[in-house]
Amino acid sequence: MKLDIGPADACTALKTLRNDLGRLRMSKPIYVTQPHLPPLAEFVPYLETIWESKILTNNGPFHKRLEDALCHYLGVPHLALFTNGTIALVTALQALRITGDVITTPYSFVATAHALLWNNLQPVFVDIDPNTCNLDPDRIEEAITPQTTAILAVHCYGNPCAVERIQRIADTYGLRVIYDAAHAFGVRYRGESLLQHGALSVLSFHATKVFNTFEGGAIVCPDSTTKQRIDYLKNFGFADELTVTASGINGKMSEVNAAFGLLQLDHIDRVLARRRELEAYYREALGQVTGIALLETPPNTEGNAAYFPIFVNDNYPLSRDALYQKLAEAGVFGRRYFYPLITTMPMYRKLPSAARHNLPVASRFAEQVICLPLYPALTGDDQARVVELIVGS
Ligand code: T4K
Repeated sequence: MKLDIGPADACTALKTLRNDLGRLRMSKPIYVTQPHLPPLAEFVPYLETIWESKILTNNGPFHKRLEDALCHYLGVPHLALFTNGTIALVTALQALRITGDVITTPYSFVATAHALLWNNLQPVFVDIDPNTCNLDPDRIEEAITPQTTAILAVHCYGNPCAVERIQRIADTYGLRVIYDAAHAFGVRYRGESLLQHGALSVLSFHATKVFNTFEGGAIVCPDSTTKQRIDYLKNFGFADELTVTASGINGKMSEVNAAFGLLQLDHIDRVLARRRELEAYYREALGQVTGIALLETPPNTEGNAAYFPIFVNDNYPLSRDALYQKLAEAGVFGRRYFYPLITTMPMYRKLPSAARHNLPVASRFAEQVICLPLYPALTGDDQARVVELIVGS
């Protein structure tokens, strides 16, 4: 078909098309994260194997292979897979038979504190260090009482806690240390896996995490005896067909999730490299914006660029919520991780340690934070769009 239009009309049509494409690009929503998914065709052979064997769960072959592969990749001695990070946290506290009061952070996802309540443990909230967003080691000792038995700390945004200082305090007072390492997949500290610190570390493999198995999680532990106890606990307490050793739960990861994890491991180095690239660009582009503060990566740390939090100060032209709204209106959906603070929620706010005056830093940060979009498929153009909105306020 021959179009009978002159050069001027063609030029106008082209301009309209270009504008429409521009609008389409601008209106495509950008979320805080998007899971990395390998090409579907690569997953089909794994599914065929499962269909063939009919082993769907209960410590099947993919489950065993993923545990071994993750120990090797992460550089940790033992690891037990779970259905999700929250059940892994609940089980970690059971595995160590923690009782009484547990020191923890208010600045985390609510699952951290909920895991304590599910074990009838009393959270004792301690403020965070403004340089890391993690438990402030200078504030821990004053919160210890004869009822304190453990410290549940979070490597927030994947940044290492003050692991040496926390361990020294724990050793002095005879406390156990458990790390909620939901954000810390692949993080290395002083040349070794960060997950080696503490009595146990708990990972999340949720869809929104650096390494995902759709849903999933794991406990990293130092020895085979603890690993065996955890394995019993996540399988109703069964030690064998006839022996039930504890009131365990069903926390087992399925074969489909485990197989998917194995495939994800083939891609993880590229995923981490792309995340670090995006993080470096944000740092460069936003490092000098008046009123916007960034978190430094702590020394001796090889991070995983799990999140990119910015903190909106009073000298920025907009309030945090106004900037959040401006971004959302432009189709950029950051998230205020972690707002509201856990300690403002109904099940925690009456605890003496939940009082705002006890948690000035966490309270302030919760009101300043926005986590910006960061995921491997984020394009350079999308990222520039996010930056433009922040710089141009
Ligand atoms: N400890 C800490 C420190 C944690 O951060 C978490 C979980 C846990 C423990 C517990 O681990 P799990 O039991 O979850 O394994 C998300 C996640 O649900 C949660 O796993 C995560 N922390 C928390 C920080 O963030 P939401 O409510 O913000 O997620 P949602 O559904 O709003 O997702 C955020 C964005 O991600 C969406 O806007 C779009 C995108 N998305 C999300 C999902 C679920 C996708 O593109 N695909 C998806 O499937 O809580």
